[in-house]
Amino acid sequence: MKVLPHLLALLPLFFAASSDASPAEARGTCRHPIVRREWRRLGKLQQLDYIRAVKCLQAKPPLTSTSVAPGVGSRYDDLIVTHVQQTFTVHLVGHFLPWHRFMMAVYEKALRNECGYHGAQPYWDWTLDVPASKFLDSPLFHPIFGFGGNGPYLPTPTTTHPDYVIPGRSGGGCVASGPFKHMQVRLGPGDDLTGNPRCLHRDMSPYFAGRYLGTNVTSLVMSQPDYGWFYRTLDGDTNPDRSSIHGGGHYAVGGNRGEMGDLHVSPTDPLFYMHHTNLDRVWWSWQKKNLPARLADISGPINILDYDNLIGGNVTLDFPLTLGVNAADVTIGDMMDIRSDKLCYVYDQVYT
Ligand SMILES: *[C@@H]1O[C@H](CO)[C@@H](O)[C@H](O)[C@H]1NC(C)=O
Ligand SMILES: *[C@@H]1O[C@H](CO)[C@@H](O)[C@H](O)[C@H]1NC(C)=O
Ligand SMILES: [Cu+2]
Repeated sequence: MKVLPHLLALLPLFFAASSDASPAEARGTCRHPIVRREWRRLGKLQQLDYIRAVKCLQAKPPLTSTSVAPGVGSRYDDLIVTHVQQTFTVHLVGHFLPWHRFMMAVYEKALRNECGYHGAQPYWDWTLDVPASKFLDSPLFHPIFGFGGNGPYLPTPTTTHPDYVIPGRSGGGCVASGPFKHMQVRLGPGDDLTGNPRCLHRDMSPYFAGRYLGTNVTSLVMSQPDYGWFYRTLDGDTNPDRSSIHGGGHYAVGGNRGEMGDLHVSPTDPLFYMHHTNLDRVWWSWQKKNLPARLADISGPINILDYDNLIGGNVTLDFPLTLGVNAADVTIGDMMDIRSDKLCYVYDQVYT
């Protein structure tokens, strides 16, 4: 009888520390932000409903004109097209994280508004799937309550990085199980938008996951003092061998032959959205460590890899972001607070 009141007293503290779902924190018209949860914390019916909604988007007609992208075949492909078109203007730049935050939110809205999905976009906390020995057993790769797993091993590591073999790559063929076993992939490889009908490929590397997706790397990213270094530490180097958590997720799933490892058409793999939503969660976790200062902290080059500002300057809050036909344009400033009117979501848990 003495223990119970103590436990009850601790309860609000626990929730305050582990969740930012309090509607009281919301501003403007965002009164009830939707709550993004880790995939394995969804119920089985929610998991199936999410997969259903993704397949629904893959069956809807595209908004993109075939004169722009002859290979476009579905509403799902619309975001792939815009990602391909902007590959060298939204990666390795300061607005990499705001642009992908925008992309995740627009995908989430499409699933909800066009395909009747009631939940929030889930995320993949890959720190739960390392060390390497655990990786292939991730619940994310489950054939029914997940996204399916690897492709069968193909020896020649061609396609996305012919010059660099991802160490530990173990697949390369068509995804052999799960809801995307028969997925019709059309766009790519690379920047080819003419349409190349094929299967979804995965070329998983547990070794790569073990090296980049553990809590040690995420902690290093989280410990950076300002946005510029935070972003660069999260993104790593262009050489896959000096990756960080961004490249880690891409190459651990895509290897050399999988779409996830393709700089242009990586959004082909539905796991792209699970991975990038977790990267967004890392950014929000970092912002939350010092609100409100970090709601305004943005920097990094406008131009690709121009960290020394030799070509142009840094991005600022009024810098414009576009997703083409998929949404009305926004600015970086619109993307800084996930609880704002234009975004209106929170995470069930953050990294500390
Ligand atoms: C994190 O741990 C992995 C696995 O032990 C290791 O390969 C990697 O080098 C570590 N990275 C950092 C930045 O500590
Ligand atoms: C651009 O941003 C970087 C950090 O990302 C910072 O070190 C540098 O001073 C900034 N450059 C200018 C001209 O403000
Ligand atoms: Cu991208």
